Amino acid sequence: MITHFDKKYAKFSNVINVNLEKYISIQKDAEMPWASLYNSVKYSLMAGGKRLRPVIGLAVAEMLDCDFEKILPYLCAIEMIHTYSLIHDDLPVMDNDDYRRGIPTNHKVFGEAKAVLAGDALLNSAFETMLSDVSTSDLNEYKGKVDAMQFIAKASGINGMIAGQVLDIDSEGKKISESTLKQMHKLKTGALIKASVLAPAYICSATGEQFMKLEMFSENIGLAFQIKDDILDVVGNFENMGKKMGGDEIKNKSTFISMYGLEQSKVKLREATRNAISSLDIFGEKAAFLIELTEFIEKRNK
Ligand code: GRG
Repeated sequence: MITHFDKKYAKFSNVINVNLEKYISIQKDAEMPWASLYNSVKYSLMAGGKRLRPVIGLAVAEMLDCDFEKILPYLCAIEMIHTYSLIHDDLPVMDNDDYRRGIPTNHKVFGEAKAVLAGDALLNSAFETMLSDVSTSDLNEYKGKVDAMQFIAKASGINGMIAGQVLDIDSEGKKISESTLKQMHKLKTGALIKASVLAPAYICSATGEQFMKLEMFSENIGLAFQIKDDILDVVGNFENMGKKMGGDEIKNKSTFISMYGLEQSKVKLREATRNAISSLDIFGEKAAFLIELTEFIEKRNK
C-alpha cells in the first residue's frame, strides 16, 4: 500500500532529481573534447539512490516554513558530494565493489581513471553550484548561505567525511575501541547527514534553540542511519540494496555488528531513533514528516 509518507517522499526526491539534472546539465559543454566525462558523472549521479540527505533537508526547510528555492542548490550539492564519495569508495583501491545503486559501479563501466575524475568533478560541481547561487543572492540571505557552504565544506573535508574514511581504512582487520567506532561513523556518514539538517537551518534562519535541537536531531539520525547500514549488511539483500551485502565481514570491517552483535545493535538503533524524535518536540505538529523520515531510517530495507 502506498502511504501518504511514500507519496511525499517520492515528491521530494523528484524535486531533487529534477534539480540535480538541471545543475549538472549547466556544467556540460558538449563542444569540448572532454564532454564524455559528463556521461560518467551523470551515470552515477542520476542512477537513483534514495536521495535521503536532500529529502531530509527539504523536510527541515518545510518545518521551518522556508522556501525550497533557497536551499535546493545546497541540498543538491550535498547529494553530489555523497555520490562522489560512493564512486571513490567503490574503487578497487578502496572497497572494490562491482555494484552500486543496482547497476555496475562507475569504474566498471568507465574505467578507474575516469571514475576518479568523475568523483573529483562532482565534488567541484557541488561547490560551483553553491557559489553560483551565493553570488546572485540577496545580501540578507548571504550570511546564512555562506555559513551553510562552510559547514558543508568542513563536513566533507579533511576533518569530516574524508577523516572518517581514513579511520575506516586504518581500522580494517583491527579491534578498535567503542569511541573510535563512534567517531569513525560520526565523521564518515554522520557529518554529511548533519550538513543536510543544518544547511537549511543556517539558510532558513533557525533560532538558537531550534538550531541546537536540530543539531541533536542530526547527530542521532546519523547514528541511526549507520547502525541500520551495518545491520543491512548482514540481513539485507541485493534486490533492495542495489549492491552486494556481507562485505563488512569479508573485509573484516569494524562495525556496530562486530562491536555489539545484531540484537544489541537493534537496541542501539531504537535508542538513537527515539532520541532523534524527542529532539523534535519543540517543533510540534510541523515535525510530522521529519518524524516519519526518522522512522523510515530505522525500518528501511534499502
Ligand atoms: C571516498 C572520501 C571518500 C569517502 C567515502 C561515505 C563514504 C566515505 C563511503 C561510502 C561507503 C559506505 C557504503 C558507507 C556506509 C554508509 C553510506 C554512505 C551508505 C550509502 O548511502 P545511502 O544508503 O545510498 O544513502 P544511496 O545510494 O541511497 O544514496
